Amino acid sequence: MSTQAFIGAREFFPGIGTIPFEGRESDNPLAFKVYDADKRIGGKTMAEHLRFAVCYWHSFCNAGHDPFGPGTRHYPWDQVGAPMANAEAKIDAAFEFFTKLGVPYYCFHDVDMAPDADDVGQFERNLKHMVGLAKERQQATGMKLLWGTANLFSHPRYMNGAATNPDFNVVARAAVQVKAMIEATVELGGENYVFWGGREGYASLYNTDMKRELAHMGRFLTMARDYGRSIGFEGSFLIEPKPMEPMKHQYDFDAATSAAFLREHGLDKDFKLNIEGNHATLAGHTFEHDLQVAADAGLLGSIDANMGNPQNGWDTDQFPVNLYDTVGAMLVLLRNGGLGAGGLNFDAKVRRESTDPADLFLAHIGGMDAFARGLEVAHALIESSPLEGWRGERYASFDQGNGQRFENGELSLADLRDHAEAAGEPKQTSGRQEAYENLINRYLVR
Ligand code: XUL
Ligand code: CO
Repeated sequence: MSTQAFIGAREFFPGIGTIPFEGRESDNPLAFKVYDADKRIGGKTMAEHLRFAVCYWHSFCNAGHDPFGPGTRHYPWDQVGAPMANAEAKIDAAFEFFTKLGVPYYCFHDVDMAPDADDVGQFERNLKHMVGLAKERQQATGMKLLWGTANLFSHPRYMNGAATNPDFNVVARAAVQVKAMIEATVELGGENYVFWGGREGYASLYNTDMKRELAHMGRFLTMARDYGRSIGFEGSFLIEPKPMEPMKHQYDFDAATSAAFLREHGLDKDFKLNIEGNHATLAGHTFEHDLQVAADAGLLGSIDANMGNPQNGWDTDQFPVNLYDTVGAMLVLLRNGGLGAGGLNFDAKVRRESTDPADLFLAHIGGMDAFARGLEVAHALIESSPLEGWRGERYASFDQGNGQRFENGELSLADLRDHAEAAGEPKQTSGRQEAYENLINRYLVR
């Protein structure tokens, strides 16, 4: 990517230039301390491992509203004039930010970028116009689209669901947006296409035919897959698990539930999972748990990098700065051989009280440095610490003899009984969790 920042007709982040790497001794807040795009870790550069993406919605659309009050940030691109003029200013602000930050990818929903319209033809024209501008800016800067998606949760028509809505007319209306956004993703060379089922779930089981709704979701995703393949989309479709919020219960509850759904509907060859930190914790898991479940199922597609707040039970979408989380995530990723065509998308927002334009840079710099450090530590743990050896040794009894025969399916339950009688009472073996924890800390502080 060009190191030259893109600046449109007007500069939206004046006084902030391209963010440099300055190393750990730097006290410049607008510099990377750890993320050095070209630094090699193992066989790849940091940029190749991490494949960072900026999201359009939290960064350029969300002005900080919450259930108790309106937004607190005054975005200059929202104050140009008519909705289309604002959208055109916003796309310049977005590409200026992407290129000053120095990330290779971005992600967007249809209505983040283009003004929404109830009229189907008008909606499609609005999106086409903005996709044309995005394509020009991608060509000018080298920026790439990690994934596109359709917002099937904000408009009131989707209050009872999109693909799972009890009214067929709403299901069909959802197809307008999905068809248009798959086309946009193809037009922009997007590497993945995401489905987050924000309203695909229920508020009450009294009024819900869950079996029928899930069948409709399977049918809808199959149609989307077939349409995408018919127009030349070769990337992965991704489902993004989340257990609740906005719905009381969402059908794509977590990685395990979503993997089972994909297999049941024969979609697991074309679909993978987009795992988000704060969604995993809402489901009662850790971030790395859901990453590991997805990886073990061969379905780890991409990551929405954020974190929640342990005191809150809702989706706070904070920038990921917890190094234990990033080390844990990078251990899963490195053992998985990377993310393939996926990436680390910052589905995260600055706090409502963070109102300076520079805060958006600081937030991304912090998240990128945290993942870069997670990468360094996880790589060192795997390559030069006893971690992999210790874990392997715990299972050594399955590497030969009857343990190996058990794994290979060559023993019966009666064979196990006879083995137990011959082996005698098993000797106690410590799990040594504290030793593992101390090892992680030793590598983190080095
Ligand atoms: C919502 C969420 C979405 C998806 C895209 O919690 O994560 O932003 O990532 O629709
Ligand atoms: Co997300």
